[in-house]
Amino acid sequence: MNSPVFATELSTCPWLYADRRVRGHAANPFPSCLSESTLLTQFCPFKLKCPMNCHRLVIDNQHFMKPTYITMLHFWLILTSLCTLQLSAATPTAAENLQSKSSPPNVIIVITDDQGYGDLACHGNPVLKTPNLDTLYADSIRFTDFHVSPFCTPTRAALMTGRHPARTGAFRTSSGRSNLKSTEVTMAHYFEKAGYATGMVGKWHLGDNAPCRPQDIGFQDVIWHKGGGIGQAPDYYGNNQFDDTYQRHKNGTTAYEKFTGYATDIWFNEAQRFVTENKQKPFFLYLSLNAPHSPYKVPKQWSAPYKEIVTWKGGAEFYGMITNLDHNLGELRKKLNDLQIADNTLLIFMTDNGSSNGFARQALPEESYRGFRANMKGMKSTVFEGGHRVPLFLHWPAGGFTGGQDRPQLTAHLDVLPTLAEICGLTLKQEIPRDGNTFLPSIKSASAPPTRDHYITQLQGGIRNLSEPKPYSVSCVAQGKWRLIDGEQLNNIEDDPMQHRNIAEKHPEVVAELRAIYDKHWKSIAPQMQPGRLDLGNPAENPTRLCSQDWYLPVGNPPWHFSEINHLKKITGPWLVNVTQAGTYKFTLRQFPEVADKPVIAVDAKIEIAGVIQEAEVPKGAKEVTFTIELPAGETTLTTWLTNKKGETGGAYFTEVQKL
Ligand SMILES: [Ca+2]
Repeated sequence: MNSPVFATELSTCPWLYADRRVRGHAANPFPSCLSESTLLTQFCPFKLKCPMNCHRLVIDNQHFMKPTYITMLHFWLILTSLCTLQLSAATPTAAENLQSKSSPPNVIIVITDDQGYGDLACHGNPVLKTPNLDTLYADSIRFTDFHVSPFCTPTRAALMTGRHPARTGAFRTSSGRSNLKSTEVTMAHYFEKAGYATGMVGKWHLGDNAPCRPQDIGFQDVIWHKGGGIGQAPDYYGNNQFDDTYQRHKNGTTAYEKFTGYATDIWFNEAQRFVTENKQKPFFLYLSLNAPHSPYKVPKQWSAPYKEIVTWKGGAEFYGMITNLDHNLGELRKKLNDLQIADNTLLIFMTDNGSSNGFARQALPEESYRGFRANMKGMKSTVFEGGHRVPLFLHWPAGGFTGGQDRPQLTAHLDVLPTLAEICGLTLKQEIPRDGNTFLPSIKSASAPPTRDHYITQLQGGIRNLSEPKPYSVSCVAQGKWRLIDGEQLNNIEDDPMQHRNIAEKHPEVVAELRAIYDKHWKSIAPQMQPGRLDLGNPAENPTRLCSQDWYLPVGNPPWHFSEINHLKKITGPWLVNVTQAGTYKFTLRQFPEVADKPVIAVDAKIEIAGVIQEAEVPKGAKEVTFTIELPAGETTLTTWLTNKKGETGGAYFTEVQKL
């Protein structure tokens, strides 16, 4: 793309706000018929730098350009003439296109992992190269006030169900709180019911066992890794993003499959395969990348261009992962064009939370490049703006979703399912209340009234799950320009985008109003904040291979990574399970997955389930310990203990349960 884009870091400029929303800002001089970024990226023939010295630079995605100054009068003349041109244009609107469209579009949701709002060149990052995302940006309708949850699982739960994560069972990233309840109905179900072919590729993170796996909840064609990142404990043992083994589910069959190559390349290859195989019928593809989540690994060709300038730990690899996925996105779009299905495919791009590694968090020389936050405070796992405001691009040529137009209305991940339902003719179950509203009116017009008044997000239990979920703890209520943090700190993000100043005492009436909104919300979600359960004896997954990631600890995280399991962390906890049918069950206890082929380092083993306790000695060199237990059907807990000769006890981090 050759159109100039603006690198924005500071917010103090009173008349150029490329990064700040057009909505309602008193100082914004732009006519409402055009968004500023549309003007500047689509039409403006000048290379500009703000005369108010806001440090904004014009770049062309290849190199920095020398800024050119123009007069305020000159600029106004350009704006006025462009506005007139836009008003007189005869191109059909999104609404007109939608009304004339009879066949529902294919839908592809591309969601990246831990890529923040500032981790895109088209949002002003002056170092990162994302030419294909920039092109999509220039082709799309873009929501500039779109919010998700501050970390992985809750965003995915809200996206899939249109419901607050706290209701769904999947509101944390581990500890038995990342599994969707079996009562939840997902986007995939609705698309499947509407006659779509449904595919899922990549990271799921809403449950690794039945009934929570993607193939259990409506995806027909699945290729995925387990856990919250490649190489985490539930994932296939030994995976490291290169030449990995992933689970494929297709035509009703589930099996692991070894691949050659880099993870992101494989996900996109599979995406290309899926769209090719299903080009004749409507399809829904959920392309959920593990990149650029840690561990920050990418072939050197992608990280090398950043090595000299992005000098914080893992930064060059983080940026390299993004440039690699950007390249793959371009290849996928070429494939859609080659298949002649791009016109009626709704391509959505979003990310799942704020940046995890897009800026320096350790000391660097003062003159170093320190990353780009898009003028927001916070990052992943925080409830400041940078933790949960992320990109949302929608591109659908046949529906008129084109042209690089910004939409300032407040929207959230909760709203995506209702919006897709309206666009694609999905029939949502009315008996399951949703927390999202369609934002189709906002897609149609930047001046349409917002369909969402406020948005509430919360990191239930806080970082590392140090407490039970409680009201206001690590929460944000967003309404207009206001942000109420933890029920106490009030920020006006229009005047103070970095959220430095707590003005709660100055505006007690605003605090009271936002607290009232929050209190009503908490009263609604708190009774539903129960975990999803994992099935034993479900014919869809027998045996069930459980991992300590899902131990339901009251507080604290269970071992979810081999950095803890390799040291045989002395901790155990219960799995919350549902015995789907009465009968005889075989339990196989291990400290590592079977394929690791490692001995159990313990002398005694113990198991408890449904009130039954059994114990056994562990023979020296044994690689597993087995128990056989008769179980009634119903909900219960399963706990294991492995005790070494020093008397230290931990759990069987990997326990296999088979209905005989
Ligand atoms: Ca994430």
